[in-house]
Amino acid sequence: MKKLAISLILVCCIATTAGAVQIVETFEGFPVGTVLTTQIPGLTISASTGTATVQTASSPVVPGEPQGLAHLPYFDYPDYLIIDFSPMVSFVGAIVDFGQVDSGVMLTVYDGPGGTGNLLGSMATTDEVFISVGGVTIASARFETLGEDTYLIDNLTYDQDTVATESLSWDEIKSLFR
Ligand SMILES: [Ca+2]
Ligand SMILES: [Ca+2]
Repeated sequence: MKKLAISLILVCCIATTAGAVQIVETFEGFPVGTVLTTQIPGLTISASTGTATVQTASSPVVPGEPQGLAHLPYFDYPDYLIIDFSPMVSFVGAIVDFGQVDSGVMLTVYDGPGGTGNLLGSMATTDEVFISVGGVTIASARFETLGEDTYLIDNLTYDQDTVATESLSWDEIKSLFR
């Protein structure tokens, strides 16, 4: 009986060892001009006005991988690019690839879909760098210009929790106690 209790605890521990897998979307797999909505599993992409469209950076941050996601048309405000995550994620980041730098670009994450609910964190940049927010339970992420920047986001990075599918047989569990 005691062994059974210990074994059950062990099974619980094994089940919770599932981790998060980091996914990086480079946008290289879509033809230029593609309007992204639900093509990427787990993501719903939208824009407050206009469209979220795959474009090519003239001077890309990632050599050889110039395609990123832009809000088109530029200068149509608010220029929110909104990404909903289902299931929710605990980390979101992207490279900001500027065409024109003005006041910078900000990433804000929320616990509700479509940029609703509680604001969980934000990060802004005026440099072509990777910005991210993590450590919270994120339902949506919003990118926006803080001025009149033109930009693409590239290497959109997020984590996706994995559920452990591996389980041990009773004999395997018993063998752990030998
Ligand atoms: Ca650039
Ligand atoms: Ca790219």
